[in-house]
Amino acid sequence: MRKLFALTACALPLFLWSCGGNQEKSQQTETTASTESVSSDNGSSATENSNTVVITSNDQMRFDLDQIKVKAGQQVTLTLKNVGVLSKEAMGHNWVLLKPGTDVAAFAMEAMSNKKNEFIPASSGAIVAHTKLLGPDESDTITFTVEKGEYEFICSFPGHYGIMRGTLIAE
Ligand SMILES: [Cu+2]
Repeated sequence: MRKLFALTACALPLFLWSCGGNQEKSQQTETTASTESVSSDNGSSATENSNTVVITSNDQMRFDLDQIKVKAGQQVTLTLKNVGVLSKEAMGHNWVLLKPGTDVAAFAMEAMSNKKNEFIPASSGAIVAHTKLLGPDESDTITFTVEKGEYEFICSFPGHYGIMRGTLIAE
């Protein structure tokens, strides 16, 4: 008789707990659809000849432009926007403009070993202009002026320059 009572006493709290659990479960889950629109300016891959440039970088390790045309001898205002969500440590991006004739692979190697300077090798004479290294949802605007010519640009974050690169044409 004593044994039976003990069992019941044990089972009671369990029963109550499971009841509470079921009530919790019956709560409605909110399913709010995100109304945030996805940027659609990934369609173009080249700019018109304009000295105000906006370029984006993303988690797929891409710039949205692979060719930029500007007017030579006039100040260029360039904004890099990182539209990705991955951390700066995992998927940081910058925009580095290199002098014509630069060995891009050699530069990228040098950049890779400059982690403390956010992959900008200070001693390198190859850089014309660069943004800072950006984390998710960050942007940076820089100004520079270039002479007529074709310049390569890259992201110097380790491993990115292979696909994160393009040409800036100054005419
Ligand atoms: Cu990058």
